[in-house]
Amino acid sequence: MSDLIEQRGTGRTVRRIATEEAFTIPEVADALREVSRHPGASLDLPLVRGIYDAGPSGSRFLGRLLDVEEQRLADMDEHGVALQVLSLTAPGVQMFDADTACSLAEVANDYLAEVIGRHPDRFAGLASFAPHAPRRAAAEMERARNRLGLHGFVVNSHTNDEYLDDVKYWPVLEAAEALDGCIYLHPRGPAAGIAGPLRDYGLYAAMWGYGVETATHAVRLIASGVLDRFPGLRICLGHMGEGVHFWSWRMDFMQRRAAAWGHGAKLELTPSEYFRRNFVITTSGQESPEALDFSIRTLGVDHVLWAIDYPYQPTGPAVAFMDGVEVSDAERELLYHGNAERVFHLV
Ligand code: VNL
Ligand code: MN
Repeated sequence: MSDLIEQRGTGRTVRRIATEEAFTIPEVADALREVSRHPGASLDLPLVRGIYDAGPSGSRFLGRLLDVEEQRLADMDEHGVALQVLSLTAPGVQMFDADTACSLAEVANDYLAEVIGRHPDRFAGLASFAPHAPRRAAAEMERARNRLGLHGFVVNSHTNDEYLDDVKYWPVLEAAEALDGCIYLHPRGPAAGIAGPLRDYGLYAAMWGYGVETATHAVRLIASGVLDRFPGLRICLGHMGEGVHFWSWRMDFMQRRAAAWGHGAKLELTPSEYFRRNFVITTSGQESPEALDFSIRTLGVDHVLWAIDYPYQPTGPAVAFMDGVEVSDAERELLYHGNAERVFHLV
């Protein structure tokens, strides 16, 4: 059994659950290919063109995004990954018009439920929704959790350059809270308003721009006061929390000062208190032992989940990283599966 594969060299076994694992379906791939053929300034376009319209040579990632049950399962078996929590890859349905986005989210969620039905011990899934149709999104979130049995939600940061703290998106936040579904706030290319200086030097994507975009989104959720309105909302950030908690001390200090000077929203908690109450983070694509140690020390080990970022990151090093970090056995169990089981309702 793959979930009983021995943790390298220790004689112990561990159940490895990977929590930010990307897939796509032909319908979404075709729609993204269509989008990619239109000119535009969106910083998602270079990646979308590269993956979905790569020409006869094909893209490095498309085959592995479309596959769930062959190459992916083999890769999981080879590296002792028990289960992948799947999510429709960025930018998800958020580049499409609202009607198309709603339909494709439904198709993707149905597909996810079928795959999980065939392999309930190997896959779980986060439901997609179209934020730009907030009421239909909330209805789809309800269907995905209660009828399809999906395990949470994924959103790829901004939608048409807007963020979820905006009152028009509150139905989405309300649904997530009511359904006890954690929203995985996944990166996409930076919104128009912050795109300018991220266009050069390849900064727009995973090297820097994704983190700037997604961290900004998370900080907006904190600083807007929306978490006082939805105190039970849970958000998951990848890439070691997109660095947000590195700023805890300064955010707390400056938010307190701003409040005293009459700027910004009145908040019930400090920014770092919201971060610990409402957020968890994963290790996707950020295999730094020092960053993990800092995260465990400042957030608590129960706030950190393991992830690979398959197929964008290789599985072997992600496993070697988490097998090798200096934590207690009990902590490694939480990082590898206990926290994921709690946050994404996997047991
Ligand atoms: C990349 C990494 C792209 C992780 C992703 O989604 C992602 C990348 C489009 O390195 O291009 O989730
Ligand atoms: Mn990812």
